[in-house]
Amino acid sequence: MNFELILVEPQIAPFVAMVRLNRPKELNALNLQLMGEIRDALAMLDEDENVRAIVITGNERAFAAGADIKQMAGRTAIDMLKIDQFSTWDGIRRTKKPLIAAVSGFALGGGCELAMLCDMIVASETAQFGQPEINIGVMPGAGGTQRLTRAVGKARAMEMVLTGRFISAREAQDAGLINKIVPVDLFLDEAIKLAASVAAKSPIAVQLAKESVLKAFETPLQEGLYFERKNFYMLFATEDQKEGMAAFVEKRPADFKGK
Ligand code: DAK
Repeated sequence: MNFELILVEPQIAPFVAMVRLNRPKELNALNLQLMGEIRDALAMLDEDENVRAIVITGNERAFAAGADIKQMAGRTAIDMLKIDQFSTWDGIRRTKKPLIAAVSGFALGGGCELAMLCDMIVASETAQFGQPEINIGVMPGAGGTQRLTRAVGKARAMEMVLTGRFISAREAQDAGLINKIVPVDLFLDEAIKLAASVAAKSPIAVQLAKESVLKAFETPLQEGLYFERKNFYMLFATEDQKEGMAAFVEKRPADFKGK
């Protein structure tokens, strides 16, 4: 596949791929082409047996400063409806493999929403998260009122969404939005390391575990518990389960094949 606005590295580490947003002059503003390329790259990597975890990153100054305001400015409601950006965002959300956001600098609006759509977030000390759509007369449209509220609670989400205030990496970590803060020169390495530690596990178990955790956002507890149980049983049909448990008993590292 040919990409113009992203760089794709299918093996940045064993079984780990990286997708880098690459519109640095525009602070990685998410125009339609960029979002489409991210979706296509993730769909391709999701199919690739040599990929077990995917890091999504930008650059030191910006993960992404939001949807491309210049592209959106003149649009009508009907234009927005016809473009149907949600199918692109939904496509990204359907990625089965774990997504790890490596965030430095601005993660604003759609950029914050894209980071939250990932399964874990590693941030540099300079990272700033925000939903500043209110400053331009709109509101978050790709999960910012929902995922943010679940992650940081009503009080902080309401303040961020209604005032547009950015929060620092430290505040984001205290609020439970991100996993880790590291010095700026290490944020990508640290995200790759985290991805590699997930990629060393059984990919089937990882996929079903990811799916089960995400269910917690969508279903009442009892339904989520049944879903979890089914996935748990299903893992006993895998060779990886036999290998993982045998390796424990034999006191050796497991060699997971994804079967
Ligand atoms: N869109 C377009 N261009 C942007 C941009 C953006 N979001 N953010 C920055 N840029 C451009 C700037 O225009 C500037 O370009 P030139 O003027 O040099 O041509 C260049 O990037 C550098 O930016 P600044 O000169 O402004 O740099 P500063 O360091 O002074 O300020 C900043 C950095 C991040 C604080 C500032 O650029 C800023 O406030 N940017 C806008 C942040 C923002 O409001 N983001 C939210 C956008 S709305 C949806 C899905 C998602 C969304 C909507 C719908 N559906 C599925 C339907 C999401 C909406 C949004 O994200």
